[in-house]
Amino acid sequence: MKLYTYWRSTSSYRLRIALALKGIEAQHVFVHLVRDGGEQNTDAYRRINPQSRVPALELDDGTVLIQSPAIIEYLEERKPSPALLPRDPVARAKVRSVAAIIGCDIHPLHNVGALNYLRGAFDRTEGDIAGWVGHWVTAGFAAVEAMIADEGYCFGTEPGLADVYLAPQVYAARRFGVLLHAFPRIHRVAELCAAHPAFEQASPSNQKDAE
Ligand SMILES: N[C@@H](CCC(=O)N[C@@H](CS)C(=O)NCC(=O)O)C(=O)O
Repeated sequence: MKLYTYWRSTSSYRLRIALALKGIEAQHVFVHLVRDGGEQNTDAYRRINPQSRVPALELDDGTVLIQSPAIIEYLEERKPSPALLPRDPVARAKVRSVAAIIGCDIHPLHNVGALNYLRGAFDRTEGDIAGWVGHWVTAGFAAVEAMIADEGYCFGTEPGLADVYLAPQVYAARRFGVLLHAFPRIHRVAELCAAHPAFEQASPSNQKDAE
């Protein structure tokens, strides 16, 4: 298996955590998202992922899967244990709701491509960008904070799908200078995740392409 990844990419980070939690090894292929206009925008990489984004997972038969939610669900189906989702349908829906807030309603608004478009097409300053990111992260985190548990990980004593999404989003929030003091539950979960070996192995600073 090959994982196309970039150390600081939050969606790659998500997938790295899911792989590590499930004990699945993948050879890392580094795609530099910033240098020389971004390696994701080369013809060679577009042949791997027509959307020009990371992550992508190439299976041993050459099949390439894209989009971290789809890939993580694939991993869950192929290797159900340890489970990232609870068995109860309502509990599963709640976990997926938190994942969707982060994956659909926060992360796309600060993806490198979206921010570069704001900078270029709308002539926005770095101050504007920071305000934009802070606004959307804070709004999304307020909802997540209200939905997750008072103790332990997001939904229990073992890390699951919501934690797989939340830890990288906290990393991104800190990188953009978003203040998290209003979110004690999120802060607690982030601390727990940081101490977990799978999250540590997947963390940006532990990647071979980290700068
Ligand atoms: N929904 C996608 C998002 C993928 C995504 O936006 N990846 C970012 C890095 S976190 C990327 O490759 N951006 C490159 C670009 O926008 O040019 C997923 O979860 O896989």
